[in-house]
Amino acid sequence: MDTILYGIEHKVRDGIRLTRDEGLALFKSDDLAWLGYLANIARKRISGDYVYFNVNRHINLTNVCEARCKFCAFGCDGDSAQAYTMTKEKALSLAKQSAQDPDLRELHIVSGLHPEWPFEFYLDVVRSLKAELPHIHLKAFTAVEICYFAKISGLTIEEVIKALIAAGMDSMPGGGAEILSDRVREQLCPKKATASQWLAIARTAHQLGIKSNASMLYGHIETMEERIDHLLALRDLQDETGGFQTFICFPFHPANTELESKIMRTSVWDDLRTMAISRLMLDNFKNIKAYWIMLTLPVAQLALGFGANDIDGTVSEEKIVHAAGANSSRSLSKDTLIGAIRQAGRVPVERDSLYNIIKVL
Ligand code: V47
Repeated sequence: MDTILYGIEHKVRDGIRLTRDEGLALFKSDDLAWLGYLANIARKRISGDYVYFNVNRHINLTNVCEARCKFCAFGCDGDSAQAYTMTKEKALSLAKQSAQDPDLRELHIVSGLHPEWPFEFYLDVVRSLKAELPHIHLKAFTAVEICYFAKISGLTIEEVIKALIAAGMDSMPGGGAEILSDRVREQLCPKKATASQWLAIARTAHQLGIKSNASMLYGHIETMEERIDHLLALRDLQDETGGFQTFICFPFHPANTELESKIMRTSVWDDLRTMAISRLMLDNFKNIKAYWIMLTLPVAQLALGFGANDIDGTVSEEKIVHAAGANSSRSLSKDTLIGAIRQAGRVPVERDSLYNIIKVL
């Protein structure tokens, strides 16, 4: 074994932080089993044997989007045949329908950047959902949407977040981070929040007491250096605020996107090593999520042996990655998730959106 890899193994066993060069050396390693072995050591020390899931529903208010990122198959123009917009009443009725399940605890709300809707519309939706379903946690709006709300309303980021908190937003999802590199963003998503804006918005949310998630969209045009720098930017911010709850790896799904003819779907090999290396670099994140919707359930199950300790939720009606060819189900029952976690030799734990334990199963 190379000296650098030997040193990494010792550092992981001793719980010592890895450097950028060590992260890059991990991406050069072809020993997937060894990466899993190391990630397992870190996962066990940081978060034990519990694997978390929740009962949640996704609501995507619209797919009409001004940003039109090259990696996205969900967003479209307003005059496209696939375009849809939801009224406040429709969002409420979907939420109430799902809330008939007494286990439902979270609404996950992520949408396109609609060119005509005012910020007041989003506030009204959040206010109404909170008034009708006060016991449901609203995990709503990525940093990219918050940035857009500031642009369309003329408010500062802080004012936007404060207004959303007053309306009933409880936490923020981790999307929109993609790769925190100006080079990548200029090529793939030049019309939305920059890397520094994404980080600044997460920082402001954390300072205002709002927890948020972080993510990385990988397997497109990014380099391994950019993946590591992305993880380090998140690790630095987490050192500063402690406000990230979980980190999610999103493998790029190329179908129906502008990149479809140029880029292949990531390999399971890459999915597992990226999960493991994320766990190893993000030593200050308690939770690393294997989002079964994007990975498929069998790969999410395997990812539990590569550093993950969270499998997301039951997810009703996923739309974003299914538009890009995901072949997972759009929703899974609680029992299926529990069974999958048990098969992987771990302890299933139903959680709320802030990672409080509801039940150890
Ligand atoms: O920001 C878009 C990604 C994200 C594609 O915080 C794609 O718990 C793969 O925010 N292939 C939105 N990924 C989803 C999101 C989310 C989902 C689940 C849990 C949480 C959480 C957050 O989906 C986007 C983008 O990074 N995405 N298109 C694609 N073709």
